[in-house]
Amino acid sequence: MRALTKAPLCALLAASSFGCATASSSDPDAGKPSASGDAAIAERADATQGIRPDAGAPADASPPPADASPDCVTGPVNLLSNAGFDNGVAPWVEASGGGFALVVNQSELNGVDADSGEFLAWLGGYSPDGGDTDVFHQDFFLPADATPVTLNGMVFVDSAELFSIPFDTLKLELVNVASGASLETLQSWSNADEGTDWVPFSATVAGNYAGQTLRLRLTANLDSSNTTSFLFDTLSLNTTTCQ
Ligand SMILES: [Ca+2]
Ligand SMILES: [Ca+2]
Repeated sequence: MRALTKAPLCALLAASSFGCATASSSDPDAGKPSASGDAAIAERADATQGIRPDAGAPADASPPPADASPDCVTGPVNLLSNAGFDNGVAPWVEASGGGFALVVNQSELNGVDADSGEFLAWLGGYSPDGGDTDVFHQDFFLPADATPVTLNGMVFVDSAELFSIPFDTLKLELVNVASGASLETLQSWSNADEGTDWVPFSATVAGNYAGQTLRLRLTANLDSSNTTSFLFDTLSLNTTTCQ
């Protein structure tokens, strides 16, 4: 087993009151075997490391076919921007409980390359004392005649957990921008989905939200030990639309 591991926050705040406390009897991980013997294949040492834009990356959107009808410009159209994370961070919004950048260069992951370009989204990868949450989202407009809507992408789950019990989880949701309420969960993962390479995933939006601005939100919940990394790249939120 291996594990992608970001440097613990205490290493970054050595002089602060944040210590690298071991799990207490009240911790959800108490009693789990230690993963200290695992060979970490990556370590992020600087949570403030900047992200370089990759101006050379190809555009994510596919051009419309040449045989579109006179009344329609048919898709598929990628509704997301910077869907491969190779053009900086925006319009993605990062909020890491551990204080980490969530769009990273592949050089920060020892032995793992991005699926496309050089950059990817990395949620988790650290074991906060008491657990923590990383949230990552982008808002997009869904045209009135857009149907169906399918999210495709690549995911790589790497974990130091030793059992197929979902201690660390990631939820991919559609959210109402105005209220913040979850509209539907498109897919979810946990440490039990650990793999050794990128794997494709696909989820079709069930509800009809045509004409609305929606939020695609990824939320990683980490417990206090045996970290899990959730890597994403090369996303596309495809639909067919007439304009
Ligand atoms: Ca990429
Ligand atoms: Ca864990």
